[in-house]
Formats: sequence, structure tokens, C-alpha cells
Amino acid sequence: MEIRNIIVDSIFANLDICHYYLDPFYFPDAQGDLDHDGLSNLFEYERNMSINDADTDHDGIDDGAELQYWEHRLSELHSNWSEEQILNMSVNYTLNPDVDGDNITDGKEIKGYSVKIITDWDSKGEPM
Ligand SMILES: [Ca+2]
Ligand SMILES: [Ca+2]
Ligand SMILES: [Ca+2]
Repeated sequence: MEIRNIIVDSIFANLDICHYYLDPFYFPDAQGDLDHDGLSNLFEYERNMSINDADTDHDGIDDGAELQYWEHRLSELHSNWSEEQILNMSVNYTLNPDVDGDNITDGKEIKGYSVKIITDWDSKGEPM
């Protein structure tokens, strides 16, 4: 685990050199959350999410909140899916600004959603 952390941190050190070379003292950590969206830099890096943009697909919902939303919806819709299937599809949806393709962004459709109300779902899985 320690070795893995060192390797991962060196990935971010390299990213740091590429993207933040103007500030050589700035080093994002693998377990850190550079964009404060609730997901670690490592998780986002491995899932092709932006580590320095809280809303990777720019649909108006931050990545962490959007991922939680889709995980909740998909686990209710597909009770036979494995956790990995749920997570993979949720990541795909989080990277798609208009999942149902109706030209209305997910941010507008998931009305009034916030991380704070995630425990207050109604029986259909809709945010209250
Ligand atoms: Ca993050
Ligand atoms: Ca988003
Ligand atoms: Ca839509």
C-alpha cells in the first residue's frame, strides 16, 4: 500500500510538473481533493474525471454529488447489477452532461439537488 501510494503520488508529481509548472511548490496529493467535489484526485484521475474542475461535464452538478445521484438511481433501477456495474455506469453518466439526450442538461433536470438532501430520497429515488 505504501509503495502504491508513492507510485501514485509520483504520477501526481508529474502531472504537477506538466500542469502547474508555474508553481513548483504546489503538489496535489493522490488522496487529496484538489477541486473540492468530494472525490479524491486518484479516483478522478483513474476515472477520467478532471482533478481540478469540480464539474467535469459542466452540467451544473459537481462530480461527487452527481456520482452519488446516479449510483442511487441506478441501484434502484437495476437491483441485479453488481456494485462495479453500478459504479461504472454512474461514472459514465457523471461524464455525460445530458444522459437522456433531450437537450436539457442533467443539472436542470435534477432540480434542487444538493449533497445535503441525499438522505431524503422519496420511494422512486427522486430527489425531494
Ligand atoms: Ca476531486
Ligand atoms: Ca457534472
Ligand atoms: Ca437531459
